[in-house]
Amino acid sequence: MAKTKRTYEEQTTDPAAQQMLIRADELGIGTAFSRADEMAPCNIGGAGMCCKICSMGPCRLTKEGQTGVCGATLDTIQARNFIRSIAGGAAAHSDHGRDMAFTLKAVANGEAEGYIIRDVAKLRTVAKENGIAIEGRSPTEIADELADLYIAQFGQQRGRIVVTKRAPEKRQKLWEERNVMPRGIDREVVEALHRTHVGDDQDPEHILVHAIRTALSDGWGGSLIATDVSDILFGTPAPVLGQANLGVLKDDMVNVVVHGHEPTLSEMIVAASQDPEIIEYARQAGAQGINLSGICCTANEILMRQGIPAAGNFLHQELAILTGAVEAMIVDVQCIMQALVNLSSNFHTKIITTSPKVRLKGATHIQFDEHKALTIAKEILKVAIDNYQNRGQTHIPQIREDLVPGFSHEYINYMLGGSYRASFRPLNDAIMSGRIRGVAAIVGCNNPRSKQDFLHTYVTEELLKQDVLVVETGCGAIASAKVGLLLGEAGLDKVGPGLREICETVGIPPVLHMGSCVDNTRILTVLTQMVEEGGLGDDIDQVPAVGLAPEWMSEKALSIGTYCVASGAYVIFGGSSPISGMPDRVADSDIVINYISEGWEKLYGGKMEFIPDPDEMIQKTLEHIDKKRVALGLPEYDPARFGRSGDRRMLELEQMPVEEQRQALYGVAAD
Ligand code: NFS
Repeated sequence: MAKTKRTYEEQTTDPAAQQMLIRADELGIGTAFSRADEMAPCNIGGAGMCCKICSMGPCRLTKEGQTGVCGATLDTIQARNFIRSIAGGAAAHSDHGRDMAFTLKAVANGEAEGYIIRDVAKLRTVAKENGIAIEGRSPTEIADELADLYIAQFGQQRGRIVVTKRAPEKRQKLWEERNVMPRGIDREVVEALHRTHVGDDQDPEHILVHAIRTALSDGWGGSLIATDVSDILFGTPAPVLGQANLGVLKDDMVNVVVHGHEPTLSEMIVAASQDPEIIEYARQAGAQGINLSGICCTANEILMRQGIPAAGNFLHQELAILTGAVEAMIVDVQCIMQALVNLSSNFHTKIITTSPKVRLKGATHIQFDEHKALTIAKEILKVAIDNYQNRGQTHIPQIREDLVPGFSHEYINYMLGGSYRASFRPLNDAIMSGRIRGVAAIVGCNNPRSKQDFLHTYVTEELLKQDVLVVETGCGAIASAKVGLLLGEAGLDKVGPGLREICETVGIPPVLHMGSCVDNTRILTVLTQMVEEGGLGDDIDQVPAVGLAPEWMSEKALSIGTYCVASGAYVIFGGSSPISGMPDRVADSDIVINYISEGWEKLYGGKMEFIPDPDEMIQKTLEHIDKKRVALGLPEYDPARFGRSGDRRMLELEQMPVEEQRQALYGVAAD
């Protein structure tokens, strides 16, 4: 296939990114954007039609009636590839959750230097939900028992993962009936690998039953544990002012970028960067201090809790280094490009790996250990400061946007009802009245195969105009942040009349940033609490809500999508489908596609579809929301009924002559 070099405007909508791509070309340096242009994706593997599970192959099934050497059919191969991706994603999220639980255990036993239990209230709530006694016990005693319980969920062999009890009751029964209740986190991931070994499970539908179980062990297991423990140790997020994009890097400071996923190290780096000894060390090196920022979900973790700025999302990791202003990029796990090391050799930037699980050849490794966290964090920062003197020319795009993240489900509950009557009632009422048409969760990655941020922001903006409240996590949330949609007033002129009234009354932006990808569990919790509040049915599949991952690329995204389907949601992925097959050549290539959409909808009320066209994504989202509104007997969505109150109406009234104001307000003519 011929190489196609896209223009900078075709590669990204972000002007800061465009500036850095121009610089990359000037310096003759490749990035994921240019590599994507040069690397044509394999149309057989990309469509899920290649099996390389054993060495009789790899077998590529591209002709009608063809099977693999072992006789495997196309649908079996697609189902096997699909579940293996889900298992990879679930493993990554859940292993993150395991490490968080280990850290909680170490903190409870006084063995974790620098950490404290910041949110005792959440600790008590979570412990109680899990049947742990809290009365008369110290936070560390409770935390110790909770940590043991959570650690046990990973190696548990029988029964059910304890946090699945937080799903709506009807949903739990459905999982029991369908025999997909996850038993133990590691067990489900291992079984997914076992079932897909050569000569094992070869009924595609049967394989995909276990795909549901594996994904549930992530969403209602490992990820939920990760979110719980992060909140307990580092605080449950509440709104805070932050900034996003490459313009958060500073010319006169030591720039340290933390990149990856786990908050354990990044929170300690935040603490260490504020230590007077470290600030003084930076001053002695000739800098004004340390400027910390984040990339990917590590960015989201410290942005949500500490207001530490986000330098960008997934595709910004290379661009940050291209500014020449980054002294150190500290990485832990997941979504870290191997290209960083080669790229950084053109600059002075040090890539520092920290996880015992992740090394990059050519990078500096300073292994993190939660028992000596603060000491190690300071050591890492000193390496960055020592590197400041090696900095050459810098090119920092002066582009950044303010944002307000921090919408945990606890905060949403509080903001809607106030501290005395915290409740989801106002949200349910707004949906029931039609002021809010429905809810869309727009989440997931950047993918250099599509124009960076375009699908996220286009779909978000169009749904806001249709009075759909949008909640976001991960790199999608950073995309919205970069265009100012996560700021109260800034976004409101772009939203429908009913949604605008709600945002003005409650004082929220039209897009709520709920955290990292692991925190998609917060969205599950919100949906559960909406169901429990009443008026929107008795299970998640009845709520007028849709999940979208317009620019997805990682296996984690597939696991998230699958556990959302199993929870009852309609999930739309953009980009390409890993199970698309080649319908023009192989008639049966839509068996798996149909099973995960119509088949799963019959079984779980949720379905998964891959839709590359953003307008079709929007149309299908609205159709689904309206279908759910009809099923609930709610009034038809009609934007003309709203928009006659709130700030806009006050301004209109102010500009009227007094008699007209009286007429408008009280229906009374002037005397
Ligand atoms: Ni999610 Fe977060 Fe971003 Fe995608 Fe990677 S950072 S866990 S996987 S790329 S959204």
